[in-house]
Amino acid sequence: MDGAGIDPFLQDVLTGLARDQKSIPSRWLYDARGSRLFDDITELDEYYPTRTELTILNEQAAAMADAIGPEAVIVEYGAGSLLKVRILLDALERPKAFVPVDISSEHLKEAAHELKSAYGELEVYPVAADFMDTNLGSNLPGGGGRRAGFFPGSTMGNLLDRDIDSFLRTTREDLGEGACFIIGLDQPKSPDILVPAYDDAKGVTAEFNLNLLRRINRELDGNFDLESFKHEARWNDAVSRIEMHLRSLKAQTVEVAGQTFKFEKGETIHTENSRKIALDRFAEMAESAGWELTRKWTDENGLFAVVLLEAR
Ligand code: AVI
Repeated sequence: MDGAGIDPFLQDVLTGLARDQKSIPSRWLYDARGSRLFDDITELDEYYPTRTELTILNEQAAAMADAIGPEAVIVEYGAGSLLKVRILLDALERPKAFVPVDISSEHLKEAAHELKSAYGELEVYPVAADFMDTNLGSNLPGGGGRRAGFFPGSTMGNLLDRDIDSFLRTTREDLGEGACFIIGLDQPKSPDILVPAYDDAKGVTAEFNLNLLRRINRELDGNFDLESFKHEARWNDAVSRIEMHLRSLKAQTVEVAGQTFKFEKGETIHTENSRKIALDRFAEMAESAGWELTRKWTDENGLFAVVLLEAR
């Protein structure tokens, strides 16, 4: 905390724990350990999204590159390890520049540096920012071919409707006339596949979820007893989403930053939504933000989709 005001993590936790349905925004799941646990999740047998999206990218990279055209400027939002974009860069004809946007500036610098040495001709301009709040506008390199946004991983499903709308509008403005946008979207499917994907047999997702309480204890002077909370993944059919919760196994009180919060036995903290947005619904959302969904690529079982939006 500094003179600029209350720490946003503390603010979200104190406000969220005071609600009737306790909830904490999912972005706080990703401290260093949480990010490592998420990487482990992507390799689990039950967690199909990452490997399915990689298969689609590998199989369809040429078609995507063809749709984007030569000398493109690629902007990746929430860039992370930059592994997926390499598949696209390898297929593109003389890509001109790459702008990875990620909140973690250290991680980003390293990954951008590695990418730069692997693709000698490519200009790389890392931007350390929250992908929800970019305003890259006139700072984007111009010239060359089209600007193309890249947002793989189905993170779209972790956002609320109003955040999706604002993200699609900001990126439409950032990328400008003639732009396109490649986006990964996990698809609705049977809870028999979805629930194990978010509640795996090895307990990695449980550890990922419980790590939030560990983080609160460490960073916000909390005293959560991790043994008395249990990870839960539920399919909420009415709104087509997996919800992650932490269920209190007993009646208890917990302190965070000197404030006390009561839990009934069985009460939960809602920690994440992972919405599975059907393509017709997503096309409507994109359209109202100035984009048209023009292409879609899926795997043979229709588990996951990668779509192309074009600026209208
Ligand atoms: C980052 N995001 C797309 C993941 C998802 O599938 O919604 C986060 C995740 N949460 C639990 N497992 C994976």
